[in-house]
Amino acid sequence: MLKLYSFGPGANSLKPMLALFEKFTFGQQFTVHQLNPRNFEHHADWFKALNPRGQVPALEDANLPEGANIITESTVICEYLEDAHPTAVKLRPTSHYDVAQMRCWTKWVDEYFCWCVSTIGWHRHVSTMVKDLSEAEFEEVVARIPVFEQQVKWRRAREGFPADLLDEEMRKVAVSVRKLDDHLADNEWLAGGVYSLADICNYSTAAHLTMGYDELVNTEDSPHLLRWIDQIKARPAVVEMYAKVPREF
Ligand SMILES: N[C@@H](CCC(=O)N[C@@H](CS)C(=O)NCC(=O)O)C(=O)O
Repeated sequence: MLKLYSFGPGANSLKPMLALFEKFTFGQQFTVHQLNPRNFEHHADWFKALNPRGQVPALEDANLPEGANIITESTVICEYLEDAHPTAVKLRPTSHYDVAQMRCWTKWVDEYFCWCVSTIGWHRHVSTMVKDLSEAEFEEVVARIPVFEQQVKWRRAREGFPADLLDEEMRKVAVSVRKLDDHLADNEWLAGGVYSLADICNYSTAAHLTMGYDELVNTEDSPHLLRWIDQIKARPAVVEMYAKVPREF
């Protein structure tokens, strides 16, 4: 049995969730334990014992010995599922060349695309979780965050991100939209002509762009990106995942 610790179906949590729903039967072969970000549950001691970084997602694999049974890092979890739990459903292309292309896309989302979208998301949404806390309550929250850089991010979310940083992140979102749309104009999927971890990992960040980024993501400027998002949303595993995993608490 596999257990995924995650937030709702979005961003990094969404990557392994999509892979799990493609490959396995929900409730029988895997379960999802949702943490409530509004309660800062991911910074609780019980969860930090599983992932010392206090971040989701994390995968628990009951086939592994206790104490060495947690896999972290969303893209690594997806690759782990392919390697350790092969199924008839393959989420990697077959040739080494195509797998290399797939990894360029997953690397790109991890190192560039997800960061700019994440900062805008923290500015617009995550900040609301801490804006109304008293100074003392907020310091208590920050004291439980194990990663210094994340402490800085929570402080910025509360105080407000600098305008020049937000402008630069929006520029990078625009670059990302262009890159995806241009590639998808000539390709049904991102790598090797098949639905793969390249699509899963990029969709997990890109799906979010259909709300609140109208000036960049629209039928005139990014029709191919929208076609690809719709195509992924229509997959039976994706329909099932959205039906079974609550979006928010
Ligand atoms: N590189 C990690 C990043 C994980 C990450 O940033 N998770 C976010 C949710 S998408 C999180 O736990 N944020 C809460 C926090 O950092 O306090 C991965 O890909 O899994």
